[in-house]
Amino acid sequence: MKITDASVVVTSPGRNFVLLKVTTEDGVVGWGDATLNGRELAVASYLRDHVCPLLVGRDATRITDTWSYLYKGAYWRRGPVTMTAIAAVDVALWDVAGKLAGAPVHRLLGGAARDEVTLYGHASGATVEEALEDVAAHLDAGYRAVRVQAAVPGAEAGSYGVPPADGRVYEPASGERPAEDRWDTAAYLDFLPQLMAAVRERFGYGFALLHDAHHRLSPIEAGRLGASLEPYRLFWLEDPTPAEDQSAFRTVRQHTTTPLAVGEVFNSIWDCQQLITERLVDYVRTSVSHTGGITHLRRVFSLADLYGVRSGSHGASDLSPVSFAAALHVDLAIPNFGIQEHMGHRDPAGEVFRTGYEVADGVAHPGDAPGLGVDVDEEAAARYPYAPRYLPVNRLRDGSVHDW
Ligand code: KDG
Ligand code: MG
Repeated sequence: MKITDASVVVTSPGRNFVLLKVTTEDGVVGWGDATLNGRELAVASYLRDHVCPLLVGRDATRITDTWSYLYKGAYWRRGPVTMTAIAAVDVALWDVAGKLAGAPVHRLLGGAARDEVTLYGHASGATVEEALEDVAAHLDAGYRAVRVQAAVPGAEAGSYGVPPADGRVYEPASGERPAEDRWDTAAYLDFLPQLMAAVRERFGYGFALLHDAHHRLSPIEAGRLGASLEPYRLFWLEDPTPAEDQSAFRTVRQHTTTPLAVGEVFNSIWDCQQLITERLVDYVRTSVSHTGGITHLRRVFSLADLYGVRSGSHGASDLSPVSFAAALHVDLAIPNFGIQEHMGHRDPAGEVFRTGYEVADGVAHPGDAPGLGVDVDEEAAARYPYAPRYLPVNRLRDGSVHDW
């Protein structure tokens, strides 16, 4: 089954997405997500200029061979741009494989290992009270797991995960240059246990409580934070320290029993080999679209399974509905699923993406349509041209650039 065409769609229905469309000689179409937030056009060019021409004429059903051909064959391995491009090809080929078999991708991955995929939603607010109202809204909507973020009082701006005044979802601002945030670690370390205490006091312990520190702490600060959060029994503390330093997690682990999660910036199994094999984290949160697609993500989660580490799939809204669907198929099929992030997509994304997955009452199912179950309306996509958008740059009070 030869690939006859491979093309890239860049579209911005509310936020930028880069998609790969693969077409076979029988007219079967597969979609992959190549979105790398803030660096979208680099992946679009990598695909258009270097990968699409190589795909034409290849057998669409040889997914593992194509993965190795693109990974080993380029000589230059790993990195977010390369691995996002390979992921887009891989996911598109799994979509084709499902459509050829007349089966949902999860069935090709071994079938459903559970009935539904547990989601966690994002509650946040500019004040503790606002965050508590948002937690209440999530619990009312049926979520059994909620990530809670709130603005740190006294910090001039930048608290990660707090939405701008005009909406409930945190989005990067449009413009030629990133915005700049300010960050105060000491104020955050004092504030966060108060926020978590307020959540447990108001809503009790009958749901999973999560928090994302977004790589902003040193190992010893993270250890102290984890210890101070122990009474509130978090499901996880996410990204406590910059993710590229695997051995830093030893220090965090030595100081706290709060479960740890990391991985949304990983792009290969080599980024988490030590974390997994030394059991330094409880959840590996790699995403299907930044970690080489379904083929490579399964390797990561299989290694994790050997060491009792569970999955925690990244599902921010900068991962398109194609990625979210792919993640749900993996979530449903693997033995060591932990939890799936759910941020959702705002309109007009619904004009571009026709999704078959079901999301309700804090759980999801990828659906049983052949392939991934997501279609892209290319005419609608063309109505929303790319516009630059960047995640903020983060600075400390003294002006030094800090981890965002
Ligand atoms: O592009 C970066 C976002 O995906 C990230 O900031 C969101 O931390 C995030 C999360 O946990 O969803
Ligand atoms: Mg995160």
